Amino acid sequence: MQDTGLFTTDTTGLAEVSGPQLIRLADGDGYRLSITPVRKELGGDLRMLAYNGSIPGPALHVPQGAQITVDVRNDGDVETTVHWHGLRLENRYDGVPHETQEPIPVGGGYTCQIQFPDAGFYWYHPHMREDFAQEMGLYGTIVVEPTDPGYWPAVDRELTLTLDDLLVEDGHIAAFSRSGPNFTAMGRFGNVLLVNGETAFTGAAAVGEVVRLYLVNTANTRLFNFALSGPPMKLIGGDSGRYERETFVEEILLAPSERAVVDVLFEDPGEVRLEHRTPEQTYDLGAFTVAPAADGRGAAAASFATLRTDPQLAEERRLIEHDLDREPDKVLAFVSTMPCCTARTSRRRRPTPAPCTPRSPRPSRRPARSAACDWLQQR
Ligand SMILES: [Cu+2]
Repeated sequence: MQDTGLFTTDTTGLAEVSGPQLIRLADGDGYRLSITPVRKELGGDLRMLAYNGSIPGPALHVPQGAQITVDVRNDGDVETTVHWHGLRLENRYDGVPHETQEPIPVGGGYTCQIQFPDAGFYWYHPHMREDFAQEMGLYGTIVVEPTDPGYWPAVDRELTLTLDDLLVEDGHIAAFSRSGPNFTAMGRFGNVLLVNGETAFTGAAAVGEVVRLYLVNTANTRLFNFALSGPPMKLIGGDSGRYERETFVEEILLAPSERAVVDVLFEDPGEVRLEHRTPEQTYDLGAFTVAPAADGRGAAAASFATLRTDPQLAEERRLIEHDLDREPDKVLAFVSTMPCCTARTSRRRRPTPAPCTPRSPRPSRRPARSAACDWLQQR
């Protein structure tokens, strides 16, 4: 057969993809994570990649302070590493290819020690050819359950939702080049939107129930503006655990890789749509079906209206408050030039000064244009 230079889209002999399993791990446990090609029926017979046969991969739940050993086995289509996004762990296990570990070749394996010192919501994905391998389905979630039982508000149950998109053309995922990224940097926009790997999420809830949603944007490029049609949402945490102040929100804007932790009180029976809202259009992502409940509101619903403040974070912010208004000790400027864009970086096209102008309305003694700004303008 003629070599096209593209990754194969052949599905012959591949196992059907499954849905993610919830895996509870304890301190000292070992876990095996295998990467294999799978097939998925979605506008065609698609060849994808999966951790342990599912897209998304297993949803790991671990107690705060635990350490586990993960044996990664790579039987996928490309060499890989596993990056544990957001976790504070030993650098050598964080999946940085060629710097802290060698790539895991196809047919090879790697053993890593993963630590979970902080409560919150994290995820894992490849740090090699993310444009291809992550788009193909290599992503999974991690919930680190807090030691302090009062860390999060009361809730009836929890649910993890991955938000993603996929470019499907002529019954295949639009092919990627084997030799290197053939779409901009980390990836591309898709034409199919996915929640937990499916085009139409279906979930069940009951009136009076409070459900915690752990949301992560696993798309390579697309921002998601997540919303629900009706019930109130309380934003309680993000990339680094809980927020200093909880807030009620109408929508949650998530950049690629970003996470949000939000509690939802289902107040009325019927359908609650999951939506991705843009200025031009609202995309439907699926729905919860909310059943009437005979026994009324529980303890979680009773405390839902309360907006809590984290005293520890409030104190930490107070301690650095004086730094916000003072002159910086040093001004550093970083300039990055992409090979593709060198020709356009002429003296006539100077970097836009907009980011150098303070956007905060608070009074500041800083000059409107910093030394870094001036330096950039001279390039
Ligand atoms: Cu990451």
